[in-house]
Amino acid sequence: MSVEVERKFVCSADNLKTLEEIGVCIGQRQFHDQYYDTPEFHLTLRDMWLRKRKGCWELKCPLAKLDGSEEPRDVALCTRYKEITDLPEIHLRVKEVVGGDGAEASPSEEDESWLGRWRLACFAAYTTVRRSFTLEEEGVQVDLDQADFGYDVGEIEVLVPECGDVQRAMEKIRRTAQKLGLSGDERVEGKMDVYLKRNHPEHYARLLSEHVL
Ligand code: V4E
Repeated sequence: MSVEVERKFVCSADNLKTLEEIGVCIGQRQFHDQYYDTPEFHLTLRDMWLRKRKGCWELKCPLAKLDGSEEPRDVALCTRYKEITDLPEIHLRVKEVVGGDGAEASPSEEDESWLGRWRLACFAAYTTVRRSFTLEEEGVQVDLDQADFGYDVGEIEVLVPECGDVQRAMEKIRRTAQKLGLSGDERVEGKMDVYLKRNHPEHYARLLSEHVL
């Protein structure tokens, strides 16, 4: 399990020019994501994001937050999520929240009967074209995403091993943001914010009112 520390940004023409000067483009790829939840939003109301990408299941769970009052603004802009890709572990965590019947000890990727058993249905699906860059700053990746529903967003990302130094990762992100000339310190909407706002406004409103988004 690793922790993804990330800051989203709106990539202006100037930011892109700087990124192309100081970074190295390591490629472009396309992927389709399908996100699942119960009709009562058991997972997303807990800020847990279950998705299928390229045939594999992934679960993003939030890392405990620092005390918000003590967080500098640029640190507060970084999100921190555990990324779980081990299917038995995903089942255990999902089961804990949806309160379903027993999880199988060794579930297979092909058997998706657990979705119906736990009343999980796809609530969002979209395709992203992603261009990725690496920078001199060790371990930092910058992704420029274009979602097929007409929304572009950038992310500065550092992957940290489970017991790794999240604070150091946030420092790296702060330095990278400065180098790219990112000025704004407002929270930038992710693809899911925009997708839900347009397609499922009631789900979006619920997540806003519970301060998940
Ligand atoms: C964690 C999360 C969601 C799941 C999708 O996360 P995101 O990083 O936006 O997706 P993507 O496609 O970039 O995945 P990657 O390839 O980086 O793993 S949807 C909403 N959230 C929570 C969230 C939040 N509260 N605030 C911000 C700015 N982003 C996400």
